Amino acid sequence: MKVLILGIDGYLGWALALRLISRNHEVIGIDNLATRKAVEEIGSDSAFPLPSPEERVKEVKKHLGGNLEFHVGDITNKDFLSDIIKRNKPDVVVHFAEQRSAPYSMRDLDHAKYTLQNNLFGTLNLIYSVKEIDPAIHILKMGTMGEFGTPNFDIPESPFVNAIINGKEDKIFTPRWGGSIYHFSKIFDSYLLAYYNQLYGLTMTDIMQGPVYGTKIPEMTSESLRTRFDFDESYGTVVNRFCVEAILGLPLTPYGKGGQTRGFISLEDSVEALKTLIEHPPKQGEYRVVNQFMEVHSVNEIAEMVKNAGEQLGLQTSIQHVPNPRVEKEEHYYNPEKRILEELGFKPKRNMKDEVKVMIEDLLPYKERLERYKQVIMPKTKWR
Ligand code: NAD
Ligand code: USQ
Repeated sequence: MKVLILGIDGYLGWALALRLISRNHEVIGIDNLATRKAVEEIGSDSAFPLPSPEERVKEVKKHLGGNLEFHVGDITNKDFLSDIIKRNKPDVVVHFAEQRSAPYSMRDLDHAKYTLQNNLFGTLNLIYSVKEIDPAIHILKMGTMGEFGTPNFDIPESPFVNAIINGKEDKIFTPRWGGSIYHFSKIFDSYLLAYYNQLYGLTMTDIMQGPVYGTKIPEMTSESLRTRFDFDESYGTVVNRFCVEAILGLPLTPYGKGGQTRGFISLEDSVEALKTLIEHPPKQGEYRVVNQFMEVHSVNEIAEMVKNAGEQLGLQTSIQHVPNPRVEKEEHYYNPEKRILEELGFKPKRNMKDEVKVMIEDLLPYKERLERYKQVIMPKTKWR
C-alpha cells in the first residue's frame, strides 16, 4: 500500500514508517519539525540523538533498503498538503501531526492558541484535501483515550451511544471531557471527523490511544534509526519519564495521590496495531472509532514496576509523590472497552512489567547525555 504519514519525524511516526517499510509498503512522510523546536524551547532534547531528515532518509535506505520520501513542511498550509496528496495518491493518510503535549498546551494563552490552531487547522486541511482529491482515501487519525476523560461509566468503543436525557432516548456522540487544552483539541478533531464523515461519506478511523511507552522496535537496528524519546516535564510521558528518573538516581514522581489510571500501550504494540488498522480499513464511508491500549494501570502501580526493574538492574530507586501540577481526578473509576483490534487478529507482544526493564537497559548507555537535562524533569507547568 501507499501510506502518507503526517508527523513522520515524531516518536510514533518514525517507528511506524520503519515498520511499514520493512513490510514493503511505500511510505511518504511530512513533518515541520515542530516537536524538535518545542522540546528545544523547553531546554530538553530527545534521549537518543536525532539525525536530520536527510540523514534519516539515507539511513533507512542503508539499513532497511527502502525508499522513503520525507517532505519538511507544515500541514496547516493547505496547498502544500494537497499538493503532496495529489502527486502521490496514497491509499491511506496517517495523521499524527499535532502538538501533542498536555502541559505545553497549558503553559499560557499563546501555547493554548497554538495547540488549537495547529491541531484543528491541520485536521481540517486534511479532510478538505481528501474530499477534493479522492474521497476514497482512508484517513487514519490519531486521537487519544483522554478524549473521554475519566468517566464513571464504561467507555464504549463506538462513536455514538444511546442515552436517555430528560426521559427521551436519542443517539448521541459518546460523551467526552478533556483534561487539558491539548485533550480538548483532540475532542474537537473527533467532532470534525464525525461531522465531515456524515457530510461527505469519507472513510475514517479515529484512534483513541492511551499513553505510549518504550524505547525501540526491532527495525531500529542502529542508533541512526532510533525514534525520538522525550522525558522532560512537557513531552515526556509517565512511563518513559520514570525510566529516565530511575537512571538519573532521581525519585520517581507520581503527581498527587498517584491513583490516576490510564490505558497504556508499548511502542511495539502501537505500531503493530496501526499496521493492522492500515491493512484492515473500515468499510468505505464508515467513521470507525478504535480504543488502542493494552494494559490499565495507576501511576502508583507504574512507579512500583519501574522501581523494581531499576533495583533488579542495581539502581537505587525511590518514589516521592510531588504536588500535582494538573487538575485531574487522583482516584477514579476507569474501564474502557477494547474489542476491535482483537477482532482484527491483533495480539500484544509486550507487557509493561518486562518492557520497563528493557527500556532502562536501553537508556543506560545514554546516562551522561541525560545528565545534561536533569533540570527539565521536575514539573513546572501548572494548570491553575
Ligand atoms: P511527536 O510530537 O513525537 O510527533 C508528532 C510529529 O508531528 C512531530 O514530529 C511534529 O514535528 C509533527 N507536527 C506537529 N504539527 C505539525 C504540522 N502542523 N505540520 C507538520 N508536522 C507537524 O508525538 P507522538 O508521541 O509521535 O504522537 C503522535 C500522535 O499520537 C499525536 O497526534 C499524539 O497526540 C498522539 N498520541 C500520542 C501518544 C503518546 O503517548 N506518545 C498517546 C496517544 C496519542
Ligand atoms: N504523571 C505523573 N507523574 C509524572 C508524569 C505524569 O503522575 O511524572 C501522571 C499525570 O498527572 C497523568 C498521567 O500520569 O495523570 C499521564 O500523564 P502523561 O504525561 O503520561 O500523559 P498525558 O499528559 O495524558 O499525555 C500523553 C501524551 C498525549 C496522549 C496521552 C494519552 O503526551 O499525546 O494523547 O498521553 S491519554 O492520557 O490516554 O489521553
